[in-house]
Amino acid sequence: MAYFDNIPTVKFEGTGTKNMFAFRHYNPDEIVLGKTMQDQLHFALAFWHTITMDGTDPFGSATMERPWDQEGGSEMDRAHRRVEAFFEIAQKLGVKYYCFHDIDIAPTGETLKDFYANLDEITDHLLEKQNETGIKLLWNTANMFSNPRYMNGVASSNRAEVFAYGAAQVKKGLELSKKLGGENYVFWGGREGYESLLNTDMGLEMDHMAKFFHMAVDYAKSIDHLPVFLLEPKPKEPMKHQYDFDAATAMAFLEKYDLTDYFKLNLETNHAWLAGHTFEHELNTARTFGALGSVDANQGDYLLGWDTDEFPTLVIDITLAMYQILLNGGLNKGGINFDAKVRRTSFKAEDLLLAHIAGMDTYARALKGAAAIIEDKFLSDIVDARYASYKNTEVGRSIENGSATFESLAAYALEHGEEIEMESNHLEYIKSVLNDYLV
Ligand code: XLS
Ligand code: NI
Ligand code: NI
Repeated sequence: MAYFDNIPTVKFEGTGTKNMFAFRHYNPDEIVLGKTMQDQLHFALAFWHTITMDGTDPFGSATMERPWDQEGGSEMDRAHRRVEAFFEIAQKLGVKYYCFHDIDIAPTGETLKDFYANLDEITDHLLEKQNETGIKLLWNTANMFSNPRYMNGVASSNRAEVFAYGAAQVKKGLELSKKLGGENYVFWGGREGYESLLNTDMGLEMDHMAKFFHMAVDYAKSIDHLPVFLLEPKPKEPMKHQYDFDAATAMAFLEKYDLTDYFKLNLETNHAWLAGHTFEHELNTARTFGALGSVDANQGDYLLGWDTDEFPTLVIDITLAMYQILLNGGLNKGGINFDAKVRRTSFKAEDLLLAHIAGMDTYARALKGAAAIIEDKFLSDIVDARYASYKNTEVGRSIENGSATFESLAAYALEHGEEIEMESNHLEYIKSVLNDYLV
């Protein structure tokens, strides 16, 4: 079975090329800051947006041409064809990692038992493809937001029976992670939040979520497979108030419930924007807490207020994000997963390739730009100079080394307070030079 025979493997051809199916910036073997681009970027393909989306929106029906979905047979036949098509796309692009929700890969059947059996069969197929291609599982997760039972959340549900059902899903997910050698395991709490405080016990719900996560850690240890657990913050949508609103909120939760040894964050561009932050703010926050785990790459629309999950093409935003990732020393076991979908008007199967090429090229441009910013110390020099008073003055050193007290500082201010001369930060100049670094 091959769905993309007419398209050759995508290669780097540079900006001069007229070939749509070529990289213009992503050159996997090119060395940037001492590592190949491929190693710096660890791209991953998302099963859901790539293979199962049909273009349905609240106003209209499916538009996508997806031959693997249109060949008939049973749901399991279709699921197997989807695996084939998915790995074909990953190979054409040279992407080495992938991610999935349990319900993306296998039909849920009538009962949980059916679902387990379907997952076992499809993951045999996935494992075969992994071995054949060398492609690895970046992370898997459980879809615990689509089924009506999850209308009030999972671990934060008012119903203990629903909590139990979710646990059964994650238990299986961890077993599959072990089978497939998953590096990370993601929790995106789409419905972990509340609609109204009038009937909600927020403290109890958060305690329950923490219990759920601790049980996941315990089970992972018991089966001798401990992936990096990743919380994926998002402020809202589908829930009105989501408990892991943003990176800072998620960190407060992880700290409160003593989960920081096992959990890091999976940060998504569009979620940052929904929280009223830039993506680099979220990355920087996670980095500051030592918890930058992985990235869901996409972007929103400046004019729309929801999770449009577009492929990333905004070079300035992604360059500043890459800068944070490089300052973090990379993503370690994490990667850059395209949690992005083609627009409903880009309905050809080949658009899946073109969209990923666009995203990968954008990240490659961002990597080159951010690397130059680091090599030139463009921003770090500015930042160092801005805080220089903590190194260059007696009073600054006393604050840094902990010897200062309010008494000593007040004595200083009484004597020298009127001598302070603030300097302009020339921010417009900095922004203008930054533009020179955009590749
Ligand atoms: C939805 C989320 C979701 C997670 C995985 O907004 O981004 O796709 O990445 O459940
Ligand atoms: Ni999202
Ligand atoms: Ni995501």
